Amino acid sequence: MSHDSVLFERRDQIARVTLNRPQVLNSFDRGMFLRFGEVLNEIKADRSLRAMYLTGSGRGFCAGQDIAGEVLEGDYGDHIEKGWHPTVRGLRGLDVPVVCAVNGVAAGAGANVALACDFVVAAEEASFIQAFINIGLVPDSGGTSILPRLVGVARATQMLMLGEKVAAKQAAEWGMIYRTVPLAALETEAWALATRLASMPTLALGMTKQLINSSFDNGFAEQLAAEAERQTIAGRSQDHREGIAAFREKRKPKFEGR
Ligand code: T3D
Repeated sequence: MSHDSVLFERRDQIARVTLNRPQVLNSFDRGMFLRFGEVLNEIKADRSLRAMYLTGSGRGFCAGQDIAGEVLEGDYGDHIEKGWHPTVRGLRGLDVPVVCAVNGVAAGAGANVALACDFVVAAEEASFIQAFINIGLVPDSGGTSILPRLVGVARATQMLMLGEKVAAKQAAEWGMIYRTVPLAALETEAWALATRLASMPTLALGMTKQLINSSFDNGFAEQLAAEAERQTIAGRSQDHREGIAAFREKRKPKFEGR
């Protein structure tokens, strides 16, 4: 496994992760899945981290599965269960918020990796393409679940069935992503968002994310119960005490993430 295929560093309580196979637009091969999984496990285990920042090196964000290198033999369902599912589940399962800085094209499962993050800030020059159909495959990595919820069935069908590229600005107008910025400002803006999130009540952010996740499966009554359960925990947190104290003292709160 090449450790260089996914770069990972800790900076200011933020996990900075870079997909790093630029010669193939950061498409994933077997070694990269293993390395990405390893990085996610490290982030999950490190309680000092309060946000994750994900980007790609070179001119693309991620072109999904590497379809040029390794020969994909055998059962594709099995491949995606071992490769893409832990990748997108791992991102959704992190308790820290994930900011995805999409620096260029995000294609196939690469587009759905971006959509599995909590905030997508994309360069105006970037684009999203559900490229599966163009090679005779069906969408995977959660694309058929999350995309219709984000943009509606008609637009999702357009992307998933026609396999056409959607420009980042269009994606933002459709509500598929958080916002766009010029490429030159991408790192500064997306990092500023990660920094802001890292100063917020991390415990409550993590539980908010869990509630968004469970809303995919729960009915209204179950979701109300899940909210009440998390609110009990949030209500006992140090950050809640600090939020109330700051409000009463008319000052800015200083959250510690617990
Ligand atoms: O078993 C399983 O696991 C199945 C699971 C599948 C999940 C999937 O993700 S399926 C979808 C796989 N991805 C694609 O089909 C996307 C293929 N790529 C493209 O359609 C285009 O490259 C892009 C639209 C993403 C970008 O187009 P463009 O014109 O900007 O760049 P390019 O010239 O096509 O690509 C640049 C280089 O990256 C090029 O290599 P070269 O000629 O410079 O040596 C190209 O071959 C390489 N590249 C792009 N995508 C992939 C790739 N190499 C390997 N795998 C790729 N997915």
